[in-house]
Amino acid sequence: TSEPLKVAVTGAAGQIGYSLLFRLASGALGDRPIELRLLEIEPALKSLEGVVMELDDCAFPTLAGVEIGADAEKIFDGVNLALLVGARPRGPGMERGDLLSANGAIFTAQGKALNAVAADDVRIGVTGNPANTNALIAMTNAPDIPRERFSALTRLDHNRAISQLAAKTGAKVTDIKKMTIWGNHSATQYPDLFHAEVNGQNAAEAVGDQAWLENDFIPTVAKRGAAIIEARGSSSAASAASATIDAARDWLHGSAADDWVSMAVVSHGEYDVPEGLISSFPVTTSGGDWSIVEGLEIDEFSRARIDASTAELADERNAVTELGLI
Ligand code: NAX
Repeated sequence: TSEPLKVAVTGAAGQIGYSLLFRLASGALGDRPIELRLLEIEPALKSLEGVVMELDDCAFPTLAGVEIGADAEKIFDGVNLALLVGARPRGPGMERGDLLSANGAIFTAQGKALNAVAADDVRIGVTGNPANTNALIAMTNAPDIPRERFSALTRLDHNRAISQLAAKTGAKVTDIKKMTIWGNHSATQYPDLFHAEVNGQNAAEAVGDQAWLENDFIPTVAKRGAAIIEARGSSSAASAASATIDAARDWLHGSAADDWVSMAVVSHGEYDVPEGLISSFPVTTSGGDWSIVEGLEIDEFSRARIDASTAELADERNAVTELGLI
Protein backbone atom coordinates (compact mmCIF):
# COMPACT_ATOMS: atom_id res chain seq x y z
CA THR A 1 0.00 0.00 0.00
CA SER A 2 3.02 2.32 -0.02
CA GLU A 3 2.80 2.60 -3.82
CA PRO A 4 0.75 5.78 -4.46
CA LEU A 5 -2.72 5.54 -5.97
CA LYS A 6 -2.48 7.31 -9.32
CA VAL A 7 -5.56 9.47 -9.84
CA ALA A 8 -6.22 11.39 -13.05
CA VAL A 9 -8.52 14.41 -13.02
CA THR A 10 -9.53 16.08 -16.27
CA GLY A 11 -10.72 19.67 -16.40
CA ALA A 12 -8.56 20.15 -13.33
CA ALA A 13 -8.39 23.95 -13.70
CA GLY A 14 -12.18 24.26 -13.65
CA GLN A 15 -14.43 25.07 -10.74
CA ILE A 16 -15.14 21.48 -9.69
CA GLY A 17 -11.40 20.79 -9.92
CA TYR A 18 -10.67 23.63 -7.51
CA SER A 19 -12.60 21.81 -4.82
CA LEU A 20 -11.92 18.21 -5.87
CA LEU A 21 -8.12 18.34 -5.98
CA PHE A 22 -7.75 19.53 -2.41
CA ARG A 23 -10.12 16.88 -1.08
CA LEU A 24 -8.28 14.13 -2.98
CA ALA A 25 -4.90 15.41 -1.85
CA SER A 26 -5.92 15.70 1.80
CA GLY A 27 -6.86 12.04 2.07
CA ALA A 28 -10.58 11.81 1.22
CA LEU A 29 -9.95 8.43 -0.46
CA GLY A 30 -7.97 7.08 2.50
CA ASP A 31 -4.48 7.19 3.95
CA ARG A 32 -2.78 5.67 0.94
CA PRO A 33 -0.52 8.27 -0.71
CA ILE A 34 -1.97 9.72 -3.87
CA GLU A 35 -0.34 10.94 -7.05
CA LEU A 36 -2.41 13.44 -9.02
CA ARG A 37 -2.32 13.46 -12.84
CA LEU A 38 -4.07 16.59 -14.06
CA LEU A 39 -5.25 16.96 -17.65
CA GLU A 40 -6.25 20.30 -19.13
CA ILE A 41 -6.39 21.98 -22.50
CA GLU A 42 -3.31 24.10 -23.35
CA PRO A 43 -4.88 27.53 -22.63
CA ALA A 44 -5.80 26.42 -19.08
CA LEU A 45 -2.37 25.04 -18.12
CA LYS A 46 -1.08 28.36 -16.78
CA SER A 47 -4.02 28.66 -14.42
CA LEU A 48 -3.57 25.00 -13.45
CA GLU A 49 0.05 25.78 -12.50
CA GLY A 50 -1.33 28.23 -9.97
CA VAL A 51 -3.60 25.57 -8.50
CA VAL A 52 -0.60 23.23 -8.21
CA MET A 53 1.29 25.97 -6.35
CA GLU A 54 -1.58 26.05 -3.86
CA LEU A 55 -1.55 22.25 -3.55
CA ASP A 56 2.19 22.48 -2.76
CA ASP A 57 1.46 25.15 -0.17
CA CYS A 58 -0.93 22.85 1.71
CA ALA A 59 1.93 20.42 2.43
CA PHE A 60 -0.55 17.53 2.42
CA PRO A 61 1.09 14.43 3.93
CA THR A 62 -0.87 12.10 1.59
CA LEU A 63 0.08 13.92 -1.62
CA ALA A 64 2.97 12.01 -3.21
CA GLY A 65 3.23 13.99 -6.46
CA VAL A 66 1.46 16.06 -9.09
CA GLU A 67 1.88 16.00 -12.85
CA ILE A 68 0.05 18.28 -15.26
CA GLY A 69 -0.30 18.36 -19.03
CA ALA A 70 -2.47 18.46 -22.12
CA ASP A 71 -1.49 15.07 -23.54
CA ALA A 72 -3.97 12.40 -22.39
CA GLU A 73 -1.64 9.48 -23.13
CA LYS A 74 1.03 10.95 -20.86
CA ILE A 75 -1.31 11.99 -18.07
CA PHE A 76 -3.32 8.73 -18.03
CA ASP A 77 -0.20 6.53 -18.04
CA GLY A 78 -0.62 3.91 -15.31
CA VAL A 79 -3.60 5.57 -13.61
CA ASN A 80 -5.70 3.49 -11.23
CA LEU A 81 -8.59 5.95 -11.10
CA ALA A 82 -9.65 8.51 -13.71
CA LEU A 83 -12.15 11.21 -12.82
CA LEU A 84 -13.33 12.73 -16.09
CA VAL A 85 -14.66 16.13 -15.06
CA GLY A 86 -13.66 18.37 -17.98
CA ALA A 87 -16.26 18.78 -20.68
CA ARG A 88 -17.48 21.36 -23.15
CA PRO A 89 -20.35 23.41 -21.70
CA ARG A 90 -23.23 24.43 -23.96
CA GLY A 91 -22.32 27.81 -25.46
CA PRO A 92 -24.68 30.45 -26.90
CA GLY A 93 -26.46 29.24 -30.01
CA MET A 94 -25.11 25.71 -29.63
CA GLU A 95 -27.53 22.97 -30.65
CA ARG A 96 -27.76 19.65 -28.84
CA GLY A 97 -25.96 17.96 -31.74
CA ASP A 98 -23.10 20.49 -31.51
CA LEU A 99 -22.80 19.80 -27.79
CA LEU A 100 -22.74 16.05 -28.34
CA SER A 101 -20.10 16.37 -31.09
CA ALA A 102 -17.88 18.68 -29.02
CA ASN A 103 -18.01 16.32 -26.06
CA GLY A 104 -17.82 13.30 -28.33
CA ALA A 105 -14.45 14.49 -29.57
CA ILE A 106 -13.20 14.80 -25.97
CA PHE A 107 -14.52 11.46 -24.73
CA THR A 108 -13.54 9.39 -27.80
CA ALA A 109 -9.95 10.64 -27.42
CA GLN A 110 -9.89 10.10 -23.66
CA GLY A 111 -11.44 6.63 -23.97
CA LYS A 112 -8.74 5.65 -26.49
CA ALA A 113 -5.96 7.07 -24.33
CA LEU A 114 -7.21 5.21 -21.24
CA ASN A 115 -7.47 2.04 -23.30
CA ALA A 116 -3.85 2.43 -24.36
CA VAL A 117 -2.11 3.43 -21.13
CA ALA A 118 -4.22 3.15 -17.95
CA ALA A 119 -3.36 0.57 -15.27
CA ASP A 120 -5.04 -2.84 -15.51
CA ASP A 121 -7.15 -2.08 -12.44
CA VAL A 122 -8.38 1.35 -13.67
CA ARG A 123 -11.81 2.65 -12.62
CA ILE A 124 -13.27 5.56 -14.57
CA GLY A 125 -15.86 7.98 -13.21
CA VAL A 126 -17.43 10.58 -15.50
CA THR A 127 -18.72 13.82 -14.01
CA GLY A 128 -18.61 16.05 -17.13
CA ASN A 129 -21.97 16.47 -18.85
CA PRO A 130 -23.83 14.90 -20.55
CA ALA A 131 -22.28 12.45 -18.07
CA ASN A 132 -24.07 9.20 -18.96
CA THR A 133 -23.52 9.57 -22.69
CA ASN A 134 -19.95 10.81 -22.27
CA ALA A 135 -19.27 7.66 -20.24
CA LEU A 136 -20.89 5.57 -22.99
CA ILE A 137 -18.61 7.19 -25.59
CA ALA A 138 -15.46 6.65 -23.50
CA MET A 139 -16.45 3.06 -22.73
CA THR A 140 -17.12 2.24 -26.38
CA ASN A 141 -13.76 3.70 -27.38
CA ALA A 142 -11.89 1.60 -24.79
CA PRO A 143 -12.63 -1.95 -25.93
CA ASP A 144 -9.87 -3.55 -23.80
CA ILE A 145 -11.17 -2.11 -20.53
CA PRO A 146 -14.08 -4.10 -19.03
CA ARG A 147 -17.34 -2.14 -19.45
CA GLU A 148 -18.00 -2.40 -15.72
CA ARG A 149 -15.05 -0.08 -15.04
CA PHE A 150 -16.98 2.93 -16.36
CA SER A 151 -19.57 4.89 -14.45
CA ALA A 152 -21.24 8.28 -14.63
CA LEU A 153 -21.98 10.42 -11.61
CA THR A 154 -25.49 10.45 -10.16
CA ARG A 155 -24.24 10.57 -6.59
CA LEU A 156 -24.86 14.32 -6.40
CA ASP A 157 -28.52 13.71 -7.28
CA HIS A 158 -28.56 10.89 -4.70
CA ASN A 159 -27.15 13.18 -2.01
CA ARG A 160 -29.59 15.94 -2.93
CA ALA A 161 -32.48 13.48 -2.58
CA ILE A 162 -31.27 12.36 0.86
CA SER A 163 -30.97 15.96 1.99
CA GLN A 164 -34.48 16.90 0.77
CA LEU A 165 -36.01 13.83 2.43
CA ALA A 166 -34.19 14.52 5.70
CA ALA A 167 -35.48 18.09 5.72
CA LYS A 168 -39.05 16.96 5.03
CA THR A 169 -39.13 14.24 7.70
CA GLY A 170 -36.92 15.88 10.33
CA ALA A 171 -34.62 12.85 10.20
CA LYS A 172 -30.83 13.00 10.14
CA VAL A 173 -29.18 12.26 6.80
CA THR A 174 -27.61 9.21 8.46
CA ASP A 175 -31.10 7.85 9.26
CA ILE A 176 -31.88 7.65 5.54
CA LYS A 177 -30.92 4.52 3.63
CA LYS A 178 -31.51 2.90 0.25
CA MET A 179 -32.06 6.05 -1.78
CA THR A 180 -32.10 5.45 -5.52
CA ILE A 181 -31.69 7.69 -8.54
CA TRP A 182 -32.79 5.90 -11.72
CA GLY A 183 -31.92 6.83 -15.30
CA ASN A 184 -30.11 9.82 -16.73
CA HIS A 185 -28.29 12.60 -14.87
CA SER A 186 -30.71 15.14 -16.33
CA ALA A 187 -34.11 16.62 -15.59
CA THR A 188 -35.71 13.25 -16.46
CA GLN A 189 -33.93 11.41 -13.62
CA TYR A 190 -36.17 9.57 -11.18
CA PRO A 191 -35.39 9.88 -7.47
CA ASP A 192 -37.24 6.94 -5.89
CA LEU A 193 -38.75 7.12 -2.38
CA PHE A 194 -40.62 3.81 -2.66
CA HIS A 195 -37.54 1.77 -1.77
CA ALA A 196 -35.82 4.30 0.48
CA GLU A 197 -36.05 4.12 4.26
CA VAL A 198 -36.24 6.68 7.05
CA ASN A 199 -35.21 5.11 10.35
CA GLY A 200 -36.13 1.72 8.91
CA GLN A 201 -39.59 2.83 7.74
CA ASN A 202 -40.49 2.99 4.07
CA ALA A 203 -39.80 6.58 2.99
CA ALA A 204 -42.93 7.06 0.86
CA GLU A 205 -45.02 5.92 3.86
CA ALA A 206 -43.02 8.03 6.29
CA VAL A 207 -43.72 11.07 4.10
CA GLY A 208 -47.35 10.04 3.55
CA ASP A 209 -47.88 12.78 1.00
CA GLN A 210 -47.97 11.64 -2.63
CA ALA A 211 -48.53 15.23 -3.81
CA TRP A 212 -45.28 16.35 -2.14
CA LEU A 213 -43.43 13.39 -3.56
CA GLU A 214 -44.67 14.09 -7.09
CA ASN A 215 -44.89 17.87 -7.26
CA ASP A 216 -42.19 18.92 -4.85
CA PHE A 217 -39.59 16.27 -4.10
CA ILE A 218 -38.98 14.87 -7.60
CA PRO A 219 -38.76 18.25 -9.41
CA THR A 220 -36.70 19.84 -6.62
CA VAL A 221 -34.07 17.10 -6.87
CA ALA A 222 -34.17 16.93 -10.66
CA LYS A 223 -33.90 20.71 -11.13
CA ARG A 224 -31.53 21.44 -8.26
CA GLY A 225 -28.65 22.15 -10.63
CA ALA A 226 -30.63 24.93 -12.30
CA ALA A 227 -31.67 26.35 -8.91
CA ILE A 228 -28.00 26.55 -7.85
CA ILE A 229 -27.09 28.38 -11.07
CA GLU A 230 -29.96 30.80 -10.49
CA ALA A 231 -28.83 31.54 -6.91
CA ARG A 232 -25.06 31.39 -7.21
CA GLY A 233 -24.55 32.58 -10.76
CA SER A 234 -22.53 29.49 -11.60
CA SER A 235 -23.14 25.78 -11.50
CA SER A 236 -22.69 23.54 -8.46
CA ALA A 237 -19.02 22.90 -7.87
CA ALA A 238 -18.14 22.02 -4.26
CA SER A 239 -21.14 19.71 -3.95
CA ALA A 240 -20.30 18.09 -7.29
CA ALA A 241 -16.71 17.57 -6.14
CA SER A 242 -17.95 16.11 -2.85
CA ALA A 243 -20.24 13.68 -4.68
CA THR A 244 -17.41 12.71 -7.05
CA ILE A 245 -15.33 11.84 -3.96
CA ASP A 246 -18.20 9.91 -2.31
CA ALA A 247 -18.69 7.87 -5.47
CA ALA A 248 -14.98 7.09 -5.92
CA ARG A 249 -14.46 6.25 -2.24
CA ASP A 250 -17.41 3.85 -2.15
CA TRP A 251 -16.42 2.25 -5.45
CA LEU A 252 -12.87 1.58 -4.24
CA HIS A 253 -13.61 0.76 -0.60
CA GLY A 254 -17.19 -0.58 -0.62
CA SER A 255 -20.66 0.67 0.31
CA ALA A 256 -22.17 0.30 3.81
CA ALA A 257 -23.56 -3.13 4.70
CA ASP A 258 -27.20 -2.14 5.24
CA ASP A 259 -27.38 0.42 2.45
CA TRP A 260 -26.82 1.04 -1.26
CA VAL A 261 -25.77 3.96 -3.45
CA SER A 262 -26.75 5.31 -6.87
CA MET A 263 -24.31 4.95 -9.76
CA ALA A 264 -24.85 5.15 -13.50
CA VAL A 265 -23.38 1.92 -14.86
CA VAL A 266 -23.76 -0.22 -17.94
CA SER A 267 -27.08 -2.07 -18.10
CA HIS A 268 -27.15 -5.80 -18.76
CA GLY A 269 -30.94 -5.47 -19.03
CA GLU A 270 -31.65 -5.14 -15.31
CA TYR A 271 -35.10 -3.63 -14.59
CA ASP A 272 -35.72 -3.67 -18.37
CA VAL A 273 -33.24 -0.86 -18.94
CA PRO A 274 -32.00 -1.40 -22.52
CA GLU A 275 -28.73 -3.35 -22.63
CA GLY A 276 -25.59 -1.24 -23.04
CA LEU A 277 -26.98 2.08 -21.80
CA ILE A 278 -25.19 3.73 -18.90
CA SER A 279 -28.09 4.35 -16.57
CA SER A 280 -28.36 5.04 -12.86
CA PHE A 281 -29.30 2.10 -10.62
CA PRO A 282 -29.23 1.15 -6.96
CA VAL A 283 -25.86 -0.57 -6.52
CA THR A 284 -23.75 -2.05 -3.78
CA THR A 285 -19.98 -1.97 -4.09
CA SER A 286 -17.32 -4.26 -2.69
CA GLY A 287 -13.67 -4.94 -3.52
CA GLY A 288 -13.69 -2.30 -6.29
CA ASP A 289 -16.69 -3.81 -8.08
CA TRP A 290 -20.35 -2.83 -8.15
CA SER A 291 -23.44 -4.94 -8.47
CA ILE A 292 -26.96 -3.79 -9.18
CA VAL A 293 -29.44 -4.44 -6.38
CA GLU A 294 -31.92 -6.84 -7.94
CA GLY A 295 -35.46 -7.92 -7.16
CA LEU A 296 -36.97 -4.56 -6.20
CA GLU A 297 -40.64 -4.32 -7.06
CA ILE A 298 -41.33 -1.52 -9.51
CA ASP A 299 -44.88 -0.18 -9.51
CA GLU A 300 -46.57 1.64 -12.40
CA PHE A 301 -45.64 5.10 -11.14
CA SER A 302 -41.94 4.23 -10.95
CA ARG A 303 -42.02 2.22 -14.19
CA ALA A 304 -43.25 5.21 -16.22
CA ARG A 305 -40.53 7.46 -14.83
CA ILE A 306 -37.70 4.98 -15.29
CA ASP A 307 -38.90 4.33 -18.85
CA ALA A 308 -39.02 8.06 -19.67
CA SER A 309 -35.47 8.65 -18.45
CA THR A 310 -34.00 5.59 -20.15
CA ALA A 311 -35.82 6.56 -23.38
CA GLU A 312 -33.91 9.84 -23.23
CA LEU A 313 -30.65 7.90 -22.80
CA ALA A 314 -31.54 5.73 -25.80
CA ASP A 315 -32.15 8.91 -27.84
CA GLU A 316 -28.75 10.26 -26.83
CA ARG A 317 -27.17 6.95 -27.80
CA ASN A 318 -28.88 7.12 -31.21
CA ALA A 319 -27.62 10.67 -31.69
CA VAL A 320 -23.98 9.80 -30.93
CA THR A 321 -24.24 6.67 -33.06
CA GLU A 322 -25.41 8.80 -35.99
CA LEU A 323 -22.51 11.17 -35.36
CA GLY A 324 -20.16 8.17 -35.64
CA LEU A 325 -18.84 8.62 -32.09
CA ILE A 326 -19.60 5.07 -30.99
P1 NAX B 1 -15.60 24.45 -15.71
O1 NAX B 1 -15.99 25.00 -17.04
O2 NAX B 1 -15.31 25.36 -14.58
O3 NAX B 1 -14.32 23.52 -15.91
C1 NAX B 1 -14.21 22.60 -16.96
C2 NAX B 1 -12.73 22.48 -17.29
O4 NAX B 1 -12.59 21.45 -18.26
C3 NAX B 1 -12.15 23.75 -17.90
O5 NAX B 1 -11.03 24.17 -17.13
C4 NAX B 1 -11.75 23.31 -19.30
O6 NAX B 1 -10.54 23.94 -19.75
C5 NAX B 1 -11.54 21.82 -19.11
N1 NAX B 1 -11.58 21.05 -20.34
C6 NAX B 1 -12.34 21.24 -21.44
N2 NAX B 1 -12.02 20.34 -22.38
C7 NAX B 1 -11.08 19.55 -21.87
C8 NAX B 1 -10.35 18.45 -22.38
N3 NAX B 1 -10.53 17.99 -23.63
N4 NAX B 1 -9.44 17.86 -21.59
C9 NAX B 1 -9.22 18.34 -20.35
N5 NAX B 1 -9.86 19.37 -19.82
C10 NAX B 1 -10.78 19.98 -20.57
O7 NAX B 1 -16.73 23.41 -15.35
P2 NAX B 1 -17.09 22.76 -13.93
O8 NAX B 1 -18.04 23.62 -13.23
O9 NAX B 1 -15.84 22.35 -13.25
O10 NAX B 1 -17.92 21.48 -14.41
C11 NAX B 1 -17.31 20.43 -15.12
C12 NAX B 1 -18.36 19.50 -15.71
O11 NAX B 1 -19.12 18.89 -14.68
C13 NAX B 1 -19.37 20.21 -16.62
O12 NAX B 1 -19.57 19.39 -17.77
C14 NAX B 1 -20.61 20.22 -15.78
O13 NAX B 1 -21.79 20.28 -16.57
C15 NAX B 1 -20.49 18.93 -15.04
N6 NAX B 1 -21.30 18.75 -13.83
C16 NAX B 1 -21.77 17.51 -13.56
C17 NAX B 1 -22.49 17.23 -12.42
C18 NAX B 1 -22.96 15.85 -12.12
O14 NAX B 1 -23.62 15.67 -11.10
N7 NAX B 1 -22.69 14.83 -12.94
C19 NAX B 1 -22.85 18.31 -11.47
C20 NAX B 1 -21.97 19.51 -11.58
C21 NAX B 1 -21.57 19.90 -12.98
O15 NAX B 1 -22.64 20.61 -13.56
